[in-house]
Amino acid sequence: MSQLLSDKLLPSVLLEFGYAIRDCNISLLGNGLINNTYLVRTDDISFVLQRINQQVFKQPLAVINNADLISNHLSIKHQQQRYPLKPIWQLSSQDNKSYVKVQGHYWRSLNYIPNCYTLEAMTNTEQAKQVAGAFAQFTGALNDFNSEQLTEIIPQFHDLSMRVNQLNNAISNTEEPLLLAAQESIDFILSQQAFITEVADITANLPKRVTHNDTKINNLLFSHETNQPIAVIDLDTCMPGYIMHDFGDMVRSCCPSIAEDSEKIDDMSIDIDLLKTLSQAYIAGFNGDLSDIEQASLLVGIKLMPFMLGIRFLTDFLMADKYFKVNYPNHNLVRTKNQLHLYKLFCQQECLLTEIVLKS
Ligand code: GN1
Ligand code: MG
Repeated sequence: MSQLLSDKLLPSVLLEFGYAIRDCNISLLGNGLINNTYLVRTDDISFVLQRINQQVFKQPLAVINNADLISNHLSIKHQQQRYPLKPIWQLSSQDNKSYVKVQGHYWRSLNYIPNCYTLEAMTNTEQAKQVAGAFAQFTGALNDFNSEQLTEIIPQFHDLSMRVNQLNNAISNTEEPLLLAAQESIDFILSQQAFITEVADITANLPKRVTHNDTKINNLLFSHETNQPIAVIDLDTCMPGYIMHDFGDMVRSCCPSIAEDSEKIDDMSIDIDLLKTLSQAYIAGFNGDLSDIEQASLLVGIKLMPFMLGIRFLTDFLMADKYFKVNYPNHNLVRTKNQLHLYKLFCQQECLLTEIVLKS
């Protein structure tokens, strides 16, 4: 049994949801870098079980409450045939709550949609069209959602200046050997002040929407039957934000030729056809509801998301890997170099990207 599956709390947690562990077949699910997620199968039902990472989500009840609010909104729209994707919702515990708390740890279970798969990489423009369409539908469906009901789960989550400050703090508190290993990446990040200012300037003029904030390709479920997207998952960071973040994160995870933690950065290339299709389909998915500045911001988002994630990975590397799960000692540094390389590739293609995004 893997280390995660040996979680000592599983029997008590399952009991609180009404199941005896001996009746459950449990396996790990997904590749998230934060929460522990399991698929639980019984003779009658399959569901997703998740332990919320309280190091990252300091207010687990707010995460749960946000998810309930968003799921309700999407479920109503789905019933009214105004949201074609399937909503994901939190299942009730024995005492009718959307979570259980065992020895101070918060867990929840979610409905499991059968006959589905996720993608770690994108292979063709048809997929690009579908992925962009699905994420645009998700944000579009939240257009009339009262965002004041939502808690800002991680304050300033995608605020670049704040992320740079966090990096600077980490640098001040890090010992020589780690700093030396990270020096090249640190120098590069600090040399990008013009971009950091550009981001701050455009952000000041953008309207806020309710955004997903984690639009990686593997946060979409595809149907085995139709090979079409069937649900947007992982509502953990769904909160007020800017669409350049969702668009940029989608492009970041779909267009590079290698995974976000691959060391082979010399092999990294960007699939421009995919990017073009993502851009056209994302913009089209808003049915004319994007302002000119929002459309222009998508270009900034493409560069911003790998740059900011590179900063976040590097900060965590310097802070001894407290935030993202790692599989080996330099994992976060490898991820940093990968994401900064991707940012550089996007910068080199700036003219082409401008043409693609503004003409979409
Ligand atoms: C984390 O755990 P996961 O894979 O859903 C992170 C995202 C990053 C992503 C990088 C709350 O998401 O912001 O983009 O890793 N989530 C949080 O793979 O920090
Ligand atoms: Mg997530």
